[in-house]
Amino acid sequence: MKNIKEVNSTCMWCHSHCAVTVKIEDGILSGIDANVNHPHAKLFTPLVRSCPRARAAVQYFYHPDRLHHPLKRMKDRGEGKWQQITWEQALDEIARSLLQLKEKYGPEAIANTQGTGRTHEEFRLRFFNLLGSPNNISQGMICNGPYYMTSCAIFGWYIYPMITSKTKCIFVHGGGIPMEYPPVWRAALNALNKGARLIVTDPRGLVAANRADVWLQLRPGTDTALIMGIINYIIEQELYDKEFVDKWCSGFKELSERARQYPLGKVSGITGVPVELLKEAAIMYATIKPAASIQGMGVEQLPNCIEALHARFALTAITGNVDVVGGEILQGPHPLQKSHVELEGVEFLSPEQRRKQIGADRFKLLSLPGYELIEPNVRRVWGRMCAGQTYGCYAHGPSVYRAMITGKPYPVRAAISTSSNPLLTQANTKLVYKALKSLDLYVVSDFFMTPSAGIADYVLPAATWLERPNIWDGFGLSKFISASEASFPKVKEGEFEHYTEFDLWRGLAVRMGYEKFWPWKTLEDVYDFRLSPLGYTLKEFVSQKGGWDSPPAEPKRYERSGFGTPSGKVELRSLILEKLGYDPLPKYEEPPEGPIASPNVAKEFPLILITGGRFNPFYHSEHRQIASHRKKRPWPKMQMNPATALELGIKEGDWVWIETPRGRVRQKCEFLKSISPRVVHGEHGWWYPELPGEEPWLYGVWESNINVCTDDEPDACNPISGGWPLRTALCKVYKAKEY
Ligand SMILES: Nc1nc2c(c(=O)[nH]1)N[C@H]1C(S)=C(S)[C@@H](COP(=O)(O)OP(=O)(O)OC[C@H]3O[C@@H](n4cnc5c(=O)[nH]c(N)nc54)[C@H](O)[C@@H]3O)O[C@H]1N2
Ligand SMILES: Nc1nc2c(c(=O)[nH]1)N[C@H]1C(S)=C(S)[C@@H](COP(=O)(O)OP(=O)(O)OC[C@H]3O[C@@H](n4cnc5c(=O)[nH]c(N)nc54)[C@H](O)[C@@H]3O)O[C@H]1N2
Ligand code: SF4
Ligand SMILES: [Mo]
Repeated sequence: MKNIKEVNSTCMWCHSHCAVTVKIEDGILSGIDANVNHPHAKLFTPLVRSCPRARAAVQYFYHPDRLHHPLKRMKDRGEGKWQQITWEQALDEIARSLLQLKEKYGPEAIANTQGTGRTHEEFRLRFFNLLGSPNNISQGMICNGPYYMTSCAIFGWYIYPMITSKTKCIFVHGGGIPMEYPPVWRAALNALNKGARLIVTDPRGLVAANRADVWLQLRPGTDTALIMGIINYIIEQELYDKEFVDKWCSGFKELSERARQYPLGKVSGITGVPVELLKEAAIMYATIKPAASIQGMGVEQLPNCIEALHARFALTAITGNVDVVGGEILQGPHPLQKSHVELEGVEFLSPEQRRKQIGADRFKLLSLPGYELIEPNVRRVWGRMCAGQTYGCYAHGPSVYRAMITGKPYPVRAAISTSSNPLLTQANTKLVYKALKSLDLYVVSDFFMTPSAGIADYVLPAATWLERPNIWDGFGLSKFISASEASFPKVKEGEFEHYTEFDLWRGLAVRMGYEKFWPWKTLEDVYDFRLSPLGYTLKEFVSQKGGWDSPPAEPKRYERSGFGTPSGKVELRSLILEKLGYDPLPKYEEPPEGPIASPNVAKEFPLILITGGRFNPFYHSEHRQIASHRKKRPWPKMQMNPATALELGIKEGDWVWIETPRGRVRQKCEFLKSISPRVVHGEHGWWYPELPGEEPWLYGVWESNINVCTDDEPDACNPISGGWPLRTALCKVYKAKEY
């Protein structure tokens, strides 16, 4: 008889965070299925059952390339020669080296990189706050962080679309959604099937655009102008919600004046969208309610991103779609649990060390200056800061990489990457490579060798979500808690030595003299602590409550508490932005690298490159070693309009070079009739685990990795957030030899 165990858990392989049941037969993972007893089983079950990543779970978990033991570099960095060592030795040596660097250069010389946030970022932050280094680099600066901090500045919490059967209109701003956020798309489809209207802004026409009542195919990077034009038209036509604006918004007059600079004729000239379509979208959105907006990376990764988000939030507010069921809501936190925010320990970072955060003197919204201004306002109303530092308080990555190379404003000599693959996912790979190679110490924790791990001194084998307990509460932005125990034991001595990020950071902290700040010995202890106000341990919460708690939402809570902003109102004119020294109102700026702002560059590079549109089965740079996935998707595909390809003598399926002023990479051409003829799209995250790991190959990092082409010059970044532009580069495309 087989011993079959089933453990309910939350899948962390993508941001859908499905409720799953992990099946284990005689101690071996045999599959992942939907948790059919979960309160949201109806939503998750079809997702899990059609998910290529869930279906490949066994292949992934037991993949022969998975890292099982700590590795130490034997020869020069990047030579691909590794020696297996024990965790004891790895942690001892890394801790010793960090202490020496701290002594010599100060703690700020030690940086870290965060990826998309799929592990326990709170312990990394706690470690660095205690150490005294404010230099946390994060993909959050271009992913969700801009949305999060702009929303907190304007609404005093993270606003979120609550798409229900009541939703009558949906506005998707630069988001692909069916694949990227399948649960949101399923909810949207339900509403659309009941007659809701759909507006989409996107230079490519994919599933959402094809389904749209109004598709606004704008020139990449022009979203602020488009939204301000819509705002102006709505105000002119008096279609805005006067009652909500009078009672709950500040700065309406100033917003109206600013919006007047964006008449639809002018906006049409900037964006390339016909005036009639802009009018139709404006009338539809302002008159069909409740309306929910969905935000995508098409907007967050623009040089003008904060301004576009500011305008889009103002649009939500003046149409009265704030905190209404079927529109957009401010959920607030779970009222009892201690969230990860309380573990991050920002309070440990001294004022002197805070001032050293690289890039924070220039890019203030998503770094300590913005955080310190926003945090007390949010806390006043909600009891704590939204998602904490994990989603909104970083050093400026491009400036930190430059500091590694130049020693300015001061030396940065070490970095630790957990759950992040900067050589693939950070803009301007050549510069990132040079920076990481120049370090005295570079440590990577991952499940597999990656190009970034390939140039590290130590590579540490990480535990997947299957091997660790978890509390999932939507990054602390939501009211629910979903808790689970580990499906597998953490470490199998001598066989699998996968450490959780908690073990890693605590292991280093203890060796470096910070033990008293880490009173919990295991991750289970931490979760017991987090659940203690509810009166449960993790074990009890899982066995007695099914691991789930979701207090009812309270729409319009602002009527009794006000908004968590300086004025207690929705700040259309942002006092936070003003205090930080920025324009308090949204303003359109041309992308610095674009046909209008840099016509000379455009002569040689006439096309606009957008990058990173998501595709299954891959998740960013992950899963390239999974055979069944690669069978379906062996090569990267770039998309271009067939008319443009014809002009350039390119056939579908040809290998082509995509070249920008930074460099060139090869991808295979796919025709897409619905992409604007002057725009091309390059896939991101591509490397080839089957190629040699040693340099110069480094698993093919230079072959098809689109970030070789993207820009991270601080002058090209968003002036408020520092976000680097991933969707507005100029490029040329030409035929390459067969690969
Ligand atoms: N050009 C371009 N670049 C982009 C984007 C784009 O659209 N265009 N998108 C950006 C966005 S939105 C994001 S979020 C980033 C993503 O950037 P990253 O987060 O860096 O990318 P991933 O490939 O998802 O993950 C990096 C590594 O983390 C490992 N990993 C996963 N889970 C864990 C864990 O629990 N512990 C440990 N130790 N390791 C783990 C994976 O194996 C993988 O090697 O990329 C950004 N880069
Ligand atoms: N399968 C899979 N799913 C994923 C991921 C993955 O790697 N793989 N990554 C996850 C992560 S971390 C994230 S952040 C999300 C991102 O999910 P989304 O936000 O939906 O991001 P994308 O698909 O990158 O981009 C959305 C759309 O923006 C459009 N766009 C490009 N430039 C512009 C512009 O200037 N303006 C406008 N309005 N639109 C523009 C693109 O054409 C694209 O269709 O997906 C998540 N889901
Ligand atoms: S990888 Fe699949 S099962 Fe896991 S959260 Fe994403 S969609 Fe759900
Ligand atoms: Mo992301």
